[in-house]
Amino acid sequence: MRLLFTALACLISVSLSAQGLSIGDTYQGGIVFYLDGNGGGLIAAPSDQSTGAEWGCFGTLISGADGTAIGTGNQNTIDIEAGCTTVGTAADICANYTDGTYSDWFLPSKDELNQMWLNLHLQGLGGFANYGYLSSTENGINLAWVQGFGDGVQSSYIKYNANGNVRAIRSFVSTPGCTDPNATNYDPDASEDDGSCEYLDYDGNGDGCVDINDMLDLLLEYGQCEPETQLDFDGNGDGCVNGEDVLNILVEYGSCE
Ligand SMILES: [Ca+2]
Ligand SMILES: [Ca+2]
Ligand SMILES: [Ca+2]
Repeated sequence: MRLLFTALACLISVSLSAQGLSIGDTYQGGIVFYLDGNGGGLIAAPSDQSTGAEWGCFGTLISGADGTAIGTGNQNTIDIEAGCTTVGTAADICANYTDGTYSDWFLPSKDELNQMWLNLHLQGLGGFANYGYLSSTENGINLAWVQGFGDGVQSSYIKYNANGNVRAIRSFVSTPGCTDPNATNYDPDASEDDGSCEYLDYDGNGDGCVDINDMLDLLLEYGQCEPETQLDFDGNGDGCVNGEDVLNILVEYGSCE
């Protein structure tokens, strides 16, 4: 009968369709604010790195740092660091930021910044102020692009102004694995579910515990008396699926992982 139990355990393990990451999820040092559709995306630091930064190097045209698109902020930041030696610029702050685990942060490009405004700030996420956030996109010799987080308008920022807000971001690539925290093989680093999640036997509701709630569900669905039939879950083989059988299951399989 134990064999029967084991064989049937999968019947009542809920097949949760575990998902990958969503916008607003906490992941790898910050908050996910952009998904590229291939399991990768962008993460914003959980709070501002500065509320009074200059863009830097007024009067100097930086070689590069002109990317506006999603995916260009990292190279822009590298370009600014290479072409402007001023310490404490918005890009410099991001390049030197670490949350203790990740140190590959950068200043978002013009379009990346807009995604952060759209997907986080407008949804009430991310703890942004209604002030101007600096992008890593240069706009000529004296200007760079800034976005007002109050009205969402992107405009020019004079490079020597020292009142820009700075929010560092980082990117991540697809990391397949089990993304359901209730699974026994949950991988907190996985960004995309690969269908590998495993659950406890008899954890019918998939909450990571085999307990009385699962047994009540089991009784509701399978509880009956049919002395002439070999019933699923009739562990003691007395022709009934009842309290005695689920108690035996709990004794043998009850656990929380
Ligand atoms: Ca440039
Ligand atoms: Ca359960
Ligand atoms: Ca029984």
